[in-house]
Amino acid sequence: MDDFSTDIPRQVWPEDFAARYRARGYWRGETFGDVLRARAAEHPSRVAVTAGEVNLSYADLLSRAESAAAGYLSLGLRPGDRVIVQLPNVAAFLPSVFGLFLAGLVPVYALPAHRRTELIHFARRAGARALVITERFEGFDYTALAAEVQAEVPKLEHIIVAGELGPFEGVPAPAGLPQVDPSQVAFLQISGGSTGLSKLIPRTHDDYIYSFRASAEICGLGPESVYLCALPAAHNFPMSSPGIFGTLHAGGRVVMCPNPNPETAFSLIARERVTITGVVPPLALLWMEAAPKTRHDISSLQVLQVGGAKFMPEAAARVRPTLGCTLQQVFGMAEGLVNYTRLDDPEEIVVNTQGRPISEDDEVLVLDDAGNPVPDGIPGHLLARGPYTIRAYHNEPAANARSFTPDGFYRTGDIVRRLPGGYLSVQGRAGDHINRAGEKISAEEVEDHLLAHPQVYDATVVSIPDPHLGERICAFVIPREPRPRAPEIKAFVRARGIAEFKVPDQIVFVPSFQTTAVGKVSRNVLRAELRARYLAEENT
Ligand code: OOB
Repeated sequence: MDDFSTDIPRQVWPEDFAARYRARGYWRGETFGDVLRARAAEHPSRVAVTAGEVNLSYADLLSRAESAAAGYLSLGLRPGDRVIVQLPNVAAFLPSVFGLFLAGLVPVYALPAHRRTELIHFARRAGARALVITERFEGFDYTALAAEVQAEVPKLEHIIVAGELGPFEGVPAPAGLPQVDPSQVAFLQISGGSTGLSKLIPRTHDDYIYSFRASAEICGLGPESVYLCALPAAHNFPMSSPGIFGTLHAGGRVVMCPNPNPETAFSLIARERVTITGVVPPLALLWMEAAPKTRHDISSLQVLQVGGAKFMPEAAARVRPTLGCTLQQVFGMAEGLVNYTRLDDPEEIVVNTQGRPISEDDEVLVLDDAGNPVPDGIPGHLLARGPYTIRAYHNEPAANARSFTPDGFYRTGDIVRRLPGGYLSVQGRAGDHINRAGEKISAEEVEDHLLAHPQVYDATVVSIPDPHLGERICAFVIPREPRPRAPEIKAFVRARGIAEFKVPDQIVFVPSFQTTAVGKVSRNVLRAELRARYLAEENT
């Protein structure tokens, strides 16, 4: 099967919207390359990135990115070509990615946890010609993984192994680099994927730069800010809310954290005098457990952002007393819309809501099942449209028809209540993904892997509330005889080459899926029934 796409990704807003977003100063016709060049010209010697013992100044970062750009182009890659980037939180991340931007190439952000099956899917769907990796990280050999992927996707011509400070170290800066159009797609982000495999999210220079510039302002970032990148840098949250790009835009310093466990993160906060960082709720809980006992001085931390999954009010209320900093809740999505509680909001709002949108031009609808607006305070489906929310996924006509209204609103799949002042409180999800510690996992995708096992007759995957993870993955399996054992099924799924976070946490064998619904049962109904029955039994 050769479904390798050669289409250059596009993202198009209707002309009247684009004109308005420009007129209001959101879209400024700047590219990622322009942002880096401007900062490097303003303060070349200021440190931009710290990773371990490495400190890269803004001038260093620009020159490393230029070397990378020259190297990419020397391979014959051409502007518009897609390049998968699978890098952990290391110094090479930013030079590698800025190098792609300078060369007009389009990064496709994979997570370090992604494995063969996911990378093959991204490579084909994006039509990627190259893959940038680091040789090893935390004992895992990324070169072996890359070779497996390349064997399946021969059109992925180049595996580029970045050195400590990026790929093509020492290659002279090119005499000229391609002109890059700020209204074009800068990169492809990976969606959590509520149905089936991850979709690719095309974000333009104009729209994304607006989102992190405005985020940096909301979060009060400036030259003195030090941002700890604790979550995987490829995630939208640490990348742009305000994350690494927002910090660089503000002229601050990014500290790469290789692992978000409290010991590593706290020692970096203390050593680098970190002022702000972002984590998912399960990590916030761990950090709050560890803080009273730590030997590290984390008093420099002014703001802890928590997002990616619902942060419960009881936990939210403990952030200031235990960590001594301001909590900011962040409710965002790689497709666009990001909400923040503001730093000067009353405690009541910060603890109980997931914030309000970045922009006055973020249009938010909260609708009932029939598509009619619900009054404030009543839960409904959240839809969004605005200057940094996409209008379409890349090469997904069927998903686009489902996920966007004819007038361009994105159906987020979240159930929210809108409160006075436009604040949102997230109530849950309409769809069937599992939010496991902030990683979004499609039930359908995991079911497909289970069904590939010869001793699995049928399988249904649901989310179960979990005290540590927020939600865990529970698979209900109807086995064939001889009945397989749970560890064997997990090992089988893992061996299919998927991220570890998608392997079911729990397998429950059932003789059949008895349901009360008559006739042809949709998977959604079945999942809801199995989840309800499991929870009822757990509580008896
Ligand atoms: C962030 O982005 P994604 O694309 O990994 O996931 C988006 C989904 C949302 O639709 C929502 O279901 C959930 O993650 N979510 C939250 C949340 N933040 C995200 N649910 C409840 N409370 C929150 N605070 O996760 C993301 C992107 C940018 C900034 C922050 C998070």
